[in-house]
Amino acid sequence: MEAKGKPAPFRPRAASRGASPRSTPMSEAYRSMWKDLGLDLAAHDALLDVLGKAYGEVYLSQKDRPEGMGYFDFVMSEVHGLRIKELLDEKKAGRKIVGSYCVFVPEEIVLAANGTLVGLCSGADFAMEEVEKLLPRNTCALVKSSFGFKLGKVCPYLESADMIVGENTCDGKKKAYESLKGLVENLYVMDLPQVKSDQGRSLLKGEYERFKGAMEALSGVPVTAESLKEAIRTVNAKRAAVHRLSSLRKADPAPLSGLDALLVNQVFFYDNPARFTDSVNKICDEVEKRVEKKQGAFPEKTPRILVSGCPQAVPNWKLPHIVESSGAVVVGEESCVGERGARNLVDESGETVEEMMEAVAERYFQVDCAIFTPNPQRLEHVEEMAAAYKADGVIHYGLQFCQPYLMESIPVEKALEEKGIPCLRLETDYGTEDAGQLKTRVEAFIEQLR
Ligand code: BJ8
Repeated sequence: MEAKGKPAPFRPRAASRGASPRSTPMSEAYRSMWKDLGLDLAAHDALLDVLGKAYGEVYLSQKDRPEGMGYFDFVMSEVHGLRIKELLDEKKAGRKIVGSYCVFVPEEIVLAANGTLVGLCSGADFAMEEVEKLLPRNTCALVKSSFGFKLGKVCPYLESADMIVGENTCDGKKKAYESLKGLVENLYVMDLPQVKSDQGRSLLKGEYERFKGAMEALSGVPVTAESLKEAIRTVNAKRAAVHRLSSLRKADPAPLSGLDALLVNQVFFYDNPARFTDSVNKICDEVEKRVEKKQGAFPEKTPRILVSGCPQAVPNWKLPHIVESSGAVVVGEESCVGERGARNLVDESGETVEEMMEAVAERYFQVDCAIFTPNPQRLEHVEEMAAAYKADGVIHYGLQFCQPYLMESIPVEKALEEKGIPCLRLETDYGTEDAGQLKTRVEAFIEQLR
């Protein structure tokens, strides 16, 4: 079941391009909304200031962007404003808001039970002193960030959510949810398989059944064959639109920057699904024309990079910014905020709830997160992507202390090098202290690709 009555399109306003999220004309009207949600207004202002400044420097300074990116600029300028207001309006109308930290949480089931799923970004450091009272220092930046946004009281998505869904994936997340439980009102933890076996498949199916029950109990709305079918179509359409955009990035010259493509993949997690699909398809129409005219965001023969590894959540734009300000272009992301997360559609042929639940589980069971062991599918997928996107080299992006992806980065590098594809393994966090050092390494890598 999609939100009844598609919301009005976000209308990009000239003033919003280049404005910080806090300086939009509506922002004062949002302050009472943020206050009611329990946000720390001073800390939240500080966050929006930093976010707006970073967005201006990283995004709005880019040249030759497709016009359609104006929509995504607008979404970012209203990320804590208009979208939150929409979610609160949905709540008033009886829908439930569900926040998640992982692409294994099936949006289809949330939509079918009259809910709206939002990704809880976790892409920036916040309230680190407080965080390190609850988590060891050597916890990955993503997990620390999720705590920072809660402890710092700066995330209106978290505060709007009727239920937060965690999952037993890596050890960091699994154990962190034990502490998060005391901080949020309604935490639901999903048990996920770690092995791609028949037992693993059954576990996932069983967990999705349990989750369906939890969603139905939360919303009071049963999942029916009709609502699940509609939800599957809605989410498939959204994924098909990003597949279309990815496919256009195979062209040389690259028709849009990796930064812009990453932004689209990030907005995937919190925009209204139908509106997001329309906006991505619109940008694809424009990008198709750019490809025909050989109009690029970068000149032809610019070294092409595939980024592989940990998710890059909003506002983590560090790596593509470094790459693209060093003379290369990112042409694909083997990442949960990217192709690993959006790959594969749910089979739409099922007619009963059971058949469709089965199809949903089958689709998600193919996600090749590094928490699986062994995980040869991911390695194959990195190689396939490098070939499909005509990448000259692969940068493996690992967050410090992320054992699953850092461990896999070594076999990934070995396999790529055996195929003659240069690979650079990077390990970093959300801070800027290592930006200079990273840039030096990335520049040297790009030089090697020319
Ligand atoms: S399906 S990648 S979204 S778990 S970076 S918290 S793995 S220590 S995010 Fe992920 Fe789901 Fe897998 Fe995707 Fe742990 Fe690593 Fe931190 Fe990570």
